[in-house]
Amino acid sequence: MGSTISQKIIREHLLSGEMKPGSEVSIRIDQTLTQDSTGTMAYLQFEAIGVPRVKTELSVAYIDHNTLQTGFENADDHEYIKTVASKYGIRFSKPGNGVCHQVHIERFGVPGKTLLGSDSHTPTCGGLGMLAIGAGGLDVAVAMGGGPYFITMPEICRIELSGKLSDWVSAKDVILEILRIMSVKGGVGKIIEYGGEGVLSLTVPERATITNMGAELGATTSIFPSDEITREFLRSQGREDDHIELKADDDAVYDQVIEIDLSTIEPLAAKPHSPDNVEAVKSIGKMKIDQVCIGSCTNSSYADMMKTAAILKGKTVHKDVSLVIAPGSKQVLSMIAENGALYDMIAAGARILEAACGPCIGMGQSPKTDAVSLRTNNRNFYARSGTASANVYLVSPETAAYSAINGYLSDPREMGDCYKVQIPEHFMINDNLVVLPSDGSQEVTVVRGPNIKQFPINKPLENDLKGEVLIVLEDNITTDHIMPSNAKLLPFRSNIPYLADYCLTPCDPEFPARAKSKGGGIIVAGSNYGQGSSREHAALAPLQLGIKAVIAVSFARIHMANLINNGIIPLTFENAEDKVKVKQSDILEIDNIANALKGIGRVDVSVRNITTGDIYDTYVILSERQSSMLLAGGLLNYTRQEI
Ligand code: MIC
Ligand code: SF4
Repeated sequence: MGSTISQKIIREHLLSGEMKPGSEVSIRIDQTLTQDSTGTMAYLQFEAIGVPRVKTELSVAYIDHNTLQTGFENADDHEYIKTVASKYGIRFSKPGNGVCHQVHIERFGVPGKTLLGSDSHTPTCGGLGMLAIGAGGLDVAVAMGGGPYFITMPEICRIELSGKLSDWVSAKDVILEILRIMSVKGGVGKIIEYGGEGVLSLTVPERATITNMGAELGATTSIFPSDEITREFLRSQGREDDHIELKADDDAVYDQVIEIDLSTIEPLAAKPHSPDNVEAVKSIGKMKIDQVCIGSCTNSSYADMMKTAAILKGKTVHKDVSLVIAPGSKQVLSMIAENGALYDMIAAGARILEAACGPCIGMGQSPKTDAVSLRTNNRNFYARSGTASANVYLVSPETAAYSAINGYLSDPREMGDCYKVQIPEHFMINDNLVVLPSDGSQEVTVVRGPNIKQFPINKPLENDLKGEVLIVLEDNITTDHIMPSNAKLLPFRSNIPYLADYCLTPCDPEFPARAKSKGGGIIVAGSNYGQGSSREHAALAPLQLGIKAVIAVSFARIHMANLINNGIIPLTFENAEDKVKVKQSDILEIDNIANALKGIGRVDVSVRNITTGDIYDTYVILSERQSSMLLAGGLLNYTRQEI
């Protein structure tokens, strides 16, 4: 039986386990990336592990999220990351160099290699045929120290693409179509592999838009083959030597196959407040808009910017619309500055932002009250824009730019003749914003500003667990609900005690105070709890507040790993209906939990509701390592024990 693309890469990197869907495997990580909003924590944890220098082939620390610098906090974090990177052998991508995923695919990603990134959109490099996975900072810290990365061996879902995209229909519309079909839970426990003749009509940046937003499917990662188009892309980046051919065997077997004819896709939009709430632009109709943001790691490539500029050229942005554009990298920005496309944007009235995440994570450009904002980002979770009453629609750059001129949501196909981007043979290569680390011969002092505070470390698990239900949550609670991120909070990513006061406040502003007054307790939630970001702050802030366990109908992959990494027990309801029976303030008790969690595989845990007398059957599926981590009170304690 032949192998799929990801099975080939996993086999080549396999350190332990059997490649059988559902069982735990560990793999060797070739490259890591961090960004600043998860990076401070990842490096503090890396330092706590105590390894003198990274053991990966390449590790890069990007500064792209917290670039507003409204106070000293962000700048202090940048200095910490710069110095820690230099000391431990990590390249430092300075603020201004661009969004981590865009820069990584341009300058560092290599087909067939593994990449672990402390950001959920790390699968962007899957567009190059790389096995690129998002994880919590602690997992990335362990990988930097040469430790294995553990995952549950995913099922492989093949998306068979045929046909070609119609004029003005974009790669963004492809992934929105897939989200419409599969939903934000549809990729959980799966790797999405693309194949079929339709792949041949997609460029690497288009493929990267699709793998990037595969994160919204809940998938472990997404990957395209590495073919002649990949070689061309790498050649244009002066890196042809990095190319290898990588494709699935003809007789590879898949757990699921979905067929999509690219020619049938039309311009789509994800409506508030979920990336899978997808409808055709045409059928939503000519909705008045207030703001348009073009950029983010999903849609900020050279081609995306050139299409945007071509649509704006000679036009004026509608008087009631604020259009902001954030090119994805210094390379993209330099190239559009040189060829005049930037002029076309500015002349049309666009506000140009630096090459960074910016509005995507609420770092500036929060829209006005009740605004309709069209964005080319990948997430439109409630309140993520920084304005809770705003309605964010996710669209392609083509739809966004054309709508910005009209003042209402518009189908770009109305523009008639389609602009075709000429991809240059050679991209502008100037890596002068990537600082190389010290060679280890000289002592580097790591600089820690006053904003960098000790993060909480759990204690070994006690045998009986009793706690009050502090909150009962709905389905699809995102990490933006659990640990909101915006211009006011992002500067405190290295200050968990401060952040904890905002934990779950979009769901209930009283939650942090209640958790503190009760001395901690238990969270009860619906399905897909913790979807979205890789931020382990969504586990660390609850830990700071004394949360001992989360009982949910189901969990998102990265968040579940982050909970276990921090010694918070994630229990799944055996019967989803039991969730409805639990009320806030009920007291729950689990006897003998530490003994039970010594078990491996599926561990059944019975939870007694002392208030109502009900018993709930719950379970957790644990590998030996995860069991040891929970008993030790988290990965850090466990790793120290192991070392
Ligand atoms: C996001 O898009 O939500 C982020 C901000 O990039 C996060 C990382 C973070 O919370 O810092 C992610 O995707 O993992
Ligand atoms: Fe940055 Fe947005 Fe991409 Fe996250 S999704 S890495 S915030 S651009």
